[in-house]
Amino acid sequence: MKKTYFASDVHLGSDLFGPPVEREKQFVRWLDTIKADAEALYLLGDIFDFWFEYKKVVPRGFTRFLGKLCELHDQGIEIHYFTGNHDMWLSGYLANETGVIIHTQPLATTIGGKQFYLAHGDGLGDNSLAFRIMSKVFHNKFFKFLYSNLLPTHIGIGFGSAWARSSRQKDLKNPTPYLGENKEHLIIYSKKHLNEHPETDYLIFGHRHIMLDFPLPPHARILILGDWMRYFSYAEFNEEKLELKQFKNPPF
Ligand SMILES: [Mn+2]
Repeated sequence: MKKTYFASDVHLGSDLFGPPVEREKQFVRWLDTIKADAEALYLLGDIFDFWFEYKKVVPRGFTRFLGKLCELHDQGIEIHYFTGNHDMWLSGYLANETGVIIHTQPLATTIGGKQFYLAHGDGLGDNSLAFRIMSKVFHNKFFKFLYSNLLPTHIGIGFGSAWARSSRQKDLKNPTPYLGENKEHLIIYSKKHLNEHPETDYLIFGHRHIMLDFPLPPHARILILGDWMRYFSYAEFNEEKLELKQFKNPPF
């Protein structure tokens, strides 16, 4: 039976939980295990800890991962890549090189007869001033232009990596534990979304770095995917059931 897989928050390149290459290898091993029965793969954001595409230059590294993406794509697996808050600046390279379909906005789509709502999840349900300012700066075309064209590449990448490192310290090392139904932005947001789109069956998000499978009666569910820093978690949908799972590193 063909399956659809969902994963997020791999933060490739981050050394917060040991050598980055070890986690990259582990994620690639998982991609290797799913390629036998995957029809589609949804990467729901923050796959890279920091990523930026200049006109002629991309950050170095990640070759195993990029190669594996190409392999899966060439084999006919549809790969969807959602930008997160750590890898929002894409300008064609990743899509052209690996064949992934880039999404910069949430996506409502039908898979196996079920209605899915997919997003990285940053900012959804969060109306704080801090978020709005950050978001304006990072999505500002002029700022992106300055960054791409005026800053020397190594300084831009160095600055970006340093930013990712500083912003991840509190978020990634010790993610805020589950806050409860009434405080989790993504649950609040999902309830609102469900009111407006009652046909939705499954809402899947990344971003929070917690694993959560939350029912929204009568029929909907919210999944928060966890991450590949502490949980090595993903969701699997086989057209009958949707499950949140953890990759148990197999002997190689
Ligand atoms: Mn993240």
